[in-house]
Amino acid sequence: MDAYELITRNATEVVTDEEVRALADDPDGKRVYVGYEPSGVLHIGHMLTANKLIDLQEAGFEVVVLLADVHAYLNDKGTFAEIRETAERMRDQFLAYGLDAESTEFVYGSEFQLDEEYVLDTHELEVSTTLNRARRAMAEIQGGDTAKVSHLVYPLMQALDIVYLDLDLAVGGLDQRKVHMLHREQIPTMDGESDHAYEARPCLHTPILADLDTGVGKMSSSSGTTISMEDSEADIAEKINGAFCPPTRDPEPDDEGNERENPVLEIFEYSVFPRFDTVVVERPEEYGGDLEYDDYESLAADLESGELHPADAKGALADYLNELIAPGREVLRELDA
Ligand code: NAL
Repeated sequence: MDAYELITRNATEVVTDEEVRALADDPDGKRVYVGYEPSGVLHIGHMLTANKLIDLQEAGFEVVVLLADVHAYLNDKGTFAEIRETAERMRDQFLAYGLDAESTEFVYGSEFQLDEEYVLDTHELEVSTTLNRARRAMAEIQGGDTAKVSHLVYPLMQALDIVYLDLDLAVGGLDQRKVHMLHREQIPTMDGESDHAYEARPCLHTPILADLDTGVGKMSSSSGTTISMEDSEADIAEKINGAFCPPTRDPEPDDEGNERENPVLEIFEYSVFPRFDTVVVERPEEYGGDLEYDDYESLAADLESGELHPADAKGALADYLNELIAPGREVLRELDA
């Protein structure tokens, strides 16, 4: 796989393709960032962006993981002390998941977001951005709760962080795209207080998994079923066994006309195949014996043709997810011992 393919595989969108191609021409030493609001445990959404970071490390990038403690505070996730404590746990889980320790830098937002020039730059963005624009940028991140003033400052600071961390590429789930668009439009208009370059950076967006139980809407860490580093092997098996998995990539809409996806196939595509060269589905001889897949397409095709039964696909998915999660689960066990 060449650098461009590695950088863009499984990406839902890149902004812009031309800019990302230019990075792919010479990826060595380029800096990519991803930011996370610290929470106690990594869930499968974090792992999905982490897979992209691992791709980028393989392509030669240096990775900056922003542990966005101030953002979590603005999003009402706890006291500052509580958030700092969970951030430490995140770091250890990311390394256990497979990020390369040598080329990963972890930065706390509070290390620079309280500096005078950063605060003044945030105020500059508050002056130049309409309330409406900031609210729209935040809508997909914050969900349905009543917006607070902090929720409007949040996307402005995120747009600014990309400048302050001197990044060449910003990565995030598709729910971050409106913040990234705000970044691209507003940053080049700034006078700015610092020595950083106030230039728009390219962005890459990873898919958002569908709700595991129904395939309708997005998987969420706060509602519905999610998979996390806290799950035991049995928890994972039970959750995946209960997942929505019709024998097709394109399920019919539900009775109310809502679009549905196949979350079992999505997890194979975005979480398993990027990390394993081959996927073996174990079956007893009387059911045809083991099946072996080198890529997602052939597994999906077998599910659609009936060659691969959904129950067997789920069993294999649970095993591979367990393998990905086991090291992080061990880290959590040691931290809590
Ligand atoms: C991601 C988040 C918060 C602040 C950031 C700053 C710079 C780059 C990425 C960042 C978290 C993200 C979320 N908004 O919804 O998880």
